[in-house]
Amino acid sequence: MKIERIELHHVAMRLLNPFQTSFSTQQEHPCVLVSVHAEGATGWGECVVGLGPFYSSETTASAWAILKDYLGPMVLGRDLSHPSDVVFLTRRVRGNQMAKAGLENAVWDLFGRVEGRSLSEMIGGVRERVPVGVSIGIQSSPEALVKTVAGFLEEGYGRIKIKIKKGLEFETLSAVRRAYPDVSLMADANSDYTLADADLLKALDSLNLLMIEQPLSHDDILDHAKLQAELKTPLCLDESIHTPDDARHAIECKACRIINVKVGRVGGITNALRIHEMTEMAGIPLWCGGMFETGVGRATNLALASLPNFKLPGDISATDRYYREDITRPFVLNREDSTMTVPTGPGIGVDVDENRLATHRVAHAIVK
Ligand code: OSB
Ligand code: MG
Repeated sequence: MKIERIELHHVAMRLLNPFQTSFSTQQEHPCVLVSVHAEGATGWGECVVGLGPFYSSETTASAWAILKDYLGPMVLGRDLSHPSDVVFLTRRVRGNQMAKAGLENAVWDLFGRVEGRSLSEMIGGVRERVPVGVSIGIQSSPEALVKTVAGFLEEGYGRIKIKIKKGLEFETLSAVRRAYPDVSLMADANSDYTLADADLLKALDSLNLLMIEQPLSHDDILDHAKLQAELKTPLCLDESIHTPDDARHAIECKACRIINVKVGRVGGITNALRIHEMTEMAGIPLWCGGMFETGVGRATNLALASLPNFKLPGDISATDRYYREDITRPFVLNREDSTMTVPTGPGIGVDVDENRLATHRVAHAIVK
């Protein structure tokens, strides 16, 4: 399939409520949507860069420049036989995983639309519905947090993830545990700790957490292995895993018992599939992380989470949780079992509403 045109759309989506983590407070989800065009069809991919270089080193501006000046031109006009050809064509570009994923995922969607197959089917998905949970930002007090948790449980979410910050972790999590002794509960530290804080994290072993996500440095694997050896609670790596090799290193040195896959962070669907294969063999379960995606990214995540080794609930909450109005049709929670339904239409299975895209778009470019 010859790629005839590639377009970039910088979209700024206002969040309904500010979201606070140990590294930032954000009121807006900026992202770069990539559209690729061939044979009368259009494929969409979401590049999930954040507001600034805080979660990862990439930003909207860096992804825009890398896509426009390097990745886009490497793929434009090329005749592809499979979406993973994008990985081969762009192999000279180091890093910039989110920018790469935005482009490669758009090509997967394009192939799915032209061939009339859903993304889930193309990659070997086995589930029609995937279990999901909600990620809750840092709240003003333990009381406020328990109230927020109550609201989400009421809505039907069956797994609760709480963002934690050094020094406040026990107070925060034990308040939720006391209020809800049986709820499926986990914590995400976004790299706020060092090995010297091991005792603070060991104290959490009494709270029956599903896992602690990324307690140590965003680029560490070895120290996580040392920490995991001292903890009963499973560790899960998020920020540290950018490539299939990172996942292999983490497995080999027992740095975690669970891995969070964000398709943007690992550079696209092809790399996510490699990580899926390797972790399945190693007996390390996966779950799908979230980056406040619009419907384009969410639909991609739902397809990914339909793979067999995505065994734990993903951070794929319903559209109305972050946005008043999405740029695709809304995604809703199946309240009775805390799942979301995997789209079955061609490609990612949802269409971008051009009018709404225009409302939220702040810049547009055509790759030359
Ligand atoms: O660490 O998982 C994270 C959002 C932005 C950056 C990092 C993370 C998150 C979330 C939100 O936890 C997940 C979501 O609901 O999209
Ligand atoms: Mg995380």
